[in-house]
Amino acid sequence: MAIGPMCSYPQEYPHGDGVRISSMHPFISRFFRTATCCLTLLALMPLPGGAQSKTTLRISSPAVAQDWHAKMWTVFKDKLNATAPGEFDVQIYLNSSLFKQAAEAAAMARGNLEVSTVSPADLSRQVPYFSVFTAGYVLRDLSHQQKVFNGPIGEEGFKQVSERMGLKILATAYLGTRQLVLRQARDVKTPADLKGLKLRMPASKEWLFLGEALGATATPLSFAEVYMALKTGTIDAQDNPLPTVRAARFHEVSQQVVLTGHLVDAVFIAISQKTWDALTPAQRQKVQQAAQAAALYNNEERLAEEKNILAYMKQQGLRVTTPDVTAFKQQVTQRYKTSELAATWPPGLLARIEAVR
Ligand code: KDO
Repeated sequence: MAIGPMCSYPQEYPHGDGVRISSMHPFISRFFRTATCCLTLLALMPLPGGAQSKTTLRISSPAVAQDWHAKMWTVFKDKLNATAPGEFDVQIYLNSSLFKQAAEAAAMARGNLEVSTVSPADLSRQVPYFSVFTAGYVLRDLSHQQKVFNGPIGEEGFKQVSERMGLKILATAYLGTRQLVLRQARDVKTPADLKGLKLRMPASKEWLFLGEALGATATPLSFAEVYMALKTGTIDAQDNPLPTVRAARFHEVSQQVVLTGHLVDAVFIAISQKTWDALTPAQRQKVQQAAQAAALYNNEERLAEEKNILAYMKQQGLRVTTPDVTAFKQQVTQRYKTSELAATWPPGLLARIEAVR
């Protein structure tokens, strides 16, 4: 280790309250300088017993604190602190306070961010394999989703993500089943009833295609701006799973829930490949287990909440209506069939997904 420059004595060395070492008795001054140098070297030396300095894992998420996929990060942190005490410094940043929604994947690829969630739409740009999961009415429910992503189909896709995007997917978290939530009540039976409705979607071509396929006029907006846009009328509607609607309090500025159930949505817990590669095999296993525990916690809590949330929405004064879901499904499926997006899906993938039971 090159220690020369570190131990050379500067002429003036500010010390604590401003006393300068150079103004001290030469013996005392020398003592201070030697002590400072030794302490610096000690700090740089490997800790006894092979202990290393902590690996920082900064987590960036657009989720609001009350949402399950925000709370799951505490499960991740606690689990990791229990299985690998003193090895990780897990820092949780919610509400897109560290990186903007959908900017996380690029940040992780560059090694500027360690951990986040990514959506199938975020992956689709570089790995078109995932755009099939941005399409409406492909996944049937949570159980189907988990079987697909935890089986060979997920494995194949995640391998491409790691090769092409510099991300390692650790677990699949159920975001919930997306429903339409309208600012002002109206009769909605079929997609034709959404004509002209300004439906906010997350800002990417995959999301916007879904909004249009449902029959609405899709308007891109980040999650953080949705509450205000509903309140002021910049948008007429948004779609999200109902536990997220409750957590982000969108129901306060909405009048109706339309149970289209158009997307059984997922977010994937991902870590920067650079961070992953720098971990020891034992640490990798613990990080993976912590991510799986976090996803499981989120999935169970969210599903349980989805089962009783309609009563809550009604109690909050919202109209809850069930449209002709078959009509929505038919239109959405038809629009995708002939779309540019579907042209990028690997042949046979949709049929393989459907066949998973
Ligand atoms: C949203 O912006 O509507 C969305 O639900 C899209 C998801 O992919 C995910 O980014 C989610 O927001 C955030 O995690 C906030 O809940």
